[in-house]
Amino acid sequence: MSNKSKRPVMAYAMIAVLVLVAIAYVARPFLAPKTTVTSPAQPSSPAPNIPQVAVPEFHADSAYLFVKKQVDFGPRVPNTTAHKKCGEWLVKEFKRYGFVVIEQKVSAPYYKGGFLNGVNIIAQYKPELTKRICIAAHWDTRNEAEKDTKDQNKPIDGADDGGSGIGVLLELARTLHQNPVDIGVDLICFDLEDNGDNGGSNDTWCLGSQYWAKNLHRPAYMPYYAVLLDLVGAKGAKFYKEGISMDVAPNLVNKIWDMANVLGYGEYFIPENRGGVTDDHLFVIRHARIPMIDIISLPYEGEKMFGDHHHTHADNMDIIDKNVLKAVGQTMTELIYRTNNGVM
Ligand code: 1BN
Ligand code: ZN
Repeated sequence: MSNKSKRPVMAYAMIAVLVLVAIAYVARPFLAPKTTVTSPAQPSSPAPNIPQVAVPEFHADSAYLFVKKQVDFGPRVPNTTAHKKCGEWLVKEFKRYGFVVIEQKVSAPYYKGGFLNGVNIIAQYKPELTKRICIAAHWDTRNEAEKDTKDQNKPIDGADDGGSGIGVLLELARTLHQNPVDIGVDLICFDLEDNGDNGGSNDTWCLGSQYWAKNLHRPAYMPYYAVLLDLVGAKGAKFYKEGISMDVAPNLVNKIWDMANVLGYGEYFIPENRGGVTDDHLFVIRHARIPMIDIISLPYEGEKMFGDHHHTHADNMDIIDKNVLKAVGQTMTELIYRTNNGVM
């Protein structure tokens, strides 16, 4: 074949190659393999000083079902059958995911008289390891709806207040079971948090965490990080930097809010300071000297700071927003897997 007849063939070949390259470029996002790397989201150009770490996906659908399952037991009010049955189920679930569970019984005086009987459920992932992260939430629910306009003396479902934090913990347990790490993780379900005296003494609240902080499940327990989750599932949630958390562990708070914002959850994690609130972390700090921070939705300031549904019958499954569970759960997943990789 002469050079003359070769030229058009080569030109066609080059055009074909160029067309194929162009198609491959356009189709790139659809051809990319499915990955579990979520850190940080859409890393087209990685943020400076934020090393890439493979982090599993937090499944909000699953967390939602864990919230629903709790609500289906009925209000988890201490001294009731629903409370007992839900506690047994929680223990079984954590064991199913390979956790070593301690059931710490608590009986504490109720401010209206008598005693509240409960159990702190301490689910330990790899209890033999020294470097540990502690993530806690309360699992009991309130026996009255004092902020509602009707049925004030009936217990609330506590889908958000009680259910949401525990839903996130259970999904974290499932995630750890499927994606092992080389650090310890303690998922602590505090009991007897939510039946205190509204407008009365702070010490009537958080009875389970008060007991745990004075009777640690292991001597001199001091996790690398300690985080409390409360009211982490409702529509319109806003997480500000809570005052007590900023006093005891500002670096951890700032890291978590920075991370959440890099992940694309800036709608929920607002990098602004708010005042301190009475919650389980206060007693953990006071009695165990563990610098625990609180991720708690405080959408407003003043009397309604916890949101319109707080301690009303509107705190039911209808208030739960999977996007909020996802934002909190994925941020906690990020915390665990980045700590495991030594980049937190
Ligand atoms: C948070 C959610 N709390 C109760 N439900 C803690 C609290 C304690 C809130 C005392 C107000 C007063
Ligand atoms: Zn409450």
